[in-house]
Amino acid sequence: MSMLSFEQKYRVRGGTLLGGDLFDFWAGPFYVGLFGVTTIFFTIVGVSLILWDASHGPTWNVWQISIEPPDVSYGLGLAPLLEGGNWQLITICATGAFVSWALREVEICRKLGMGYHVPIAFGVAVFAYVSLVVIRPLFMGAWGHGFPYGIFTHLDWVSNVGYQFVNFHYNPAHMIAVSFFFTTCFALGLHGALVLSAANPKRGEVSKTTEHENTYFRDIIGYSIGPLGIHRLGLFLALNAGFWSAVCIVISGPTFLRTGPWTTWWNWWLEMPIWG
Ligand code: UQ1
Repeated sequence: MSMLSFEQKYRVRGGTLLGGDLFDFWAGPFYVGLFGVTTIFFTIVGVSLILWDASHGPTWNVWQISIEPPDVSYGLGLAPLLEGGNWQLITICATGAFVSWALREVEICRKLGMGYHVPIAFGVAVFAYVSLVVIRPLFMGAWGHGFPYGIFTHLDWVSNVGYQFVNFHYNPAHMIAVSFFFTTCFALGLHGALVLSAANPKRGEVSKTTEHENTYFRDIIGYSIGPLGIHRLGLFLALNAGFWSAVCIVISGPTFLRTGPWTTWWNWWLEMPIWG
């Protein structure tokens, strides 16, 4: 692999958070580290538990396999393995693997003297997952409020939980999250199109650069955010999409928040004293 020429130069010792030099090495192109070992450990245990639970039937059809959380009657206690206990262990393994992966990203940032933008971005996605299967179930007093680990069953869960709040699109945090998702797509569409239009011309023509990109946007809207700025904007939009998604589900259900159903939540507006 031609990349190995510069990879050698940047394969520096140190920057580890835990484990010192013990796991400070590479396996082929991959940095290992203590958190590479823990990622592999949680992944193998978690996937084995999924397969072991699935082996108890009723199907090997990948679309229909589902690892269900415990019944809500178990509250925040442990459940027998085949009655949601596996779901609890798999949730621990998944969270352990995701956090390990994030910490391995941090170690690589430290080795290379880079910013922590990538692990922070990944951390927001992990936060969205953890808010569904740990934070919200804790607030609601039962692990049974987590979503099932199945391709179709998790879709059914999203639909059912949505309808419990009559029309989930009236959830203000959901509105904010959706708006950020759309704006992220819009920004990446503009950015990808702009970069390709300038840097990847037809055969025989020379690439154009940032000057052209800036001028293009100054010509149509009188403003260019710049080649660094567009990436700051993109990261901001994408992180907010994940963050508000986590918020919109965590505020749906915990009784102390008194937020549902979302359709009537907006009555505070109609009940404002200003209407006379
Ligand atoms: C932009 O201004 C810019 O800087 C030159 C880019 O960098 C390559 C872009 O990708 C985009 C999409 C823009 C335009 C964005 C805004 C918010 C005006």
